[in-house]
Amino acid sequence: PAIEFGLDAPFTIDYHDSLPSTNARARELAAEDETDVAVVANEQTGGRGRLDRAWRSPPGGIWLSVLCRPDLPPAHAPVLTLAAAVAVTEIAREHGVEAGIKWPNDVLVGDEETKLAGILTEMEGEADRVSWVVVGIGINVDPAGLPEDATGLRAHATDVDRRAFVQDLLERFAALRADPEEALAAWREHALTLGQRVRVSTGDGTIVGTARDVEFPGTLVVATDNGPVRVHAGDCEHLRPA
Ligand code: BTX
Repeated sequence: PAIEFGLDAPFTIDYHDSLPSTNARARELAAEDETDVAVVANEQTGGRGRLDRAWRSPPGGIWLSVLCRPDLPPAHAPVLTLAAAVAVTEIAREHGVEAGIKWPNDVLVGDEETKLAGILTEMEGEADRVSWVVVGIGINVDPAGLPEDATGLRAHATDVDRRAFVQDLLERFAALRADPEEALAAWREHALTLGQRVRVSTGDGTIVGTARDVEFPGTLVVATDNGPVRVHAGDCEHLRPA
């Protein structure tokens, strides 16, 4: 069933039963000068992850992209990804789901590290200011039809109303977006990665060490045998203790 939306979210809702990708739709709206729109779809037929990976988006999930035009340089935009991960984690926890964040943007549940949600941020702009940012958020709801290492909200919580979840999520995201320090502090609080042995793959190579901190706007600090290394983007794997 379609999600019914009230009008009291801090973003205008652009709802579709089915879209190739809510991020693609939000980028179209960006070209039309729209702002503060949340594109929501019941199903995506061509959902995307980072590095053009596919994102499975069966009907009944929460597939959402927020279009905004913050007064930020592009280099600071990762703080919005962190804010989105925090918002998803906190609203999931309010539903009793033991969610936590793996750097930079995966929301996982429990020790098994099953993936509940992912975030894909895209942007365009000049060196000193973005012209738009699209924060795409995919949250699994029903556990059926997902990859093996994935989970859905309904595997851990019985009472999940998608409309209310999206409403709360957008309000929390709007509040965190306005307060990057708070977003960073909350990220540290919900982090599963800090203190762990990690292997991080970046475009330039692989870094192995212990994750020590995350710094503004989302940089991971890894203690390695050769001293601290700061990683701006990459894929992070938690290494099990030997
Ligand atoms: P990512 O690159 O970190 O993760 C993508 C990987 O996650 C895939 O290669 C696959 O292994 C796995 N995967 C695919 N589908 C799922 C799923 N439903 N649940 C768990 N794991 C999965 C993460 O990228 C960013 C995902 C953003 C998705 C949102 S949905 C709304 C918006 N529109 C859009 O096209 N993308 C974003």
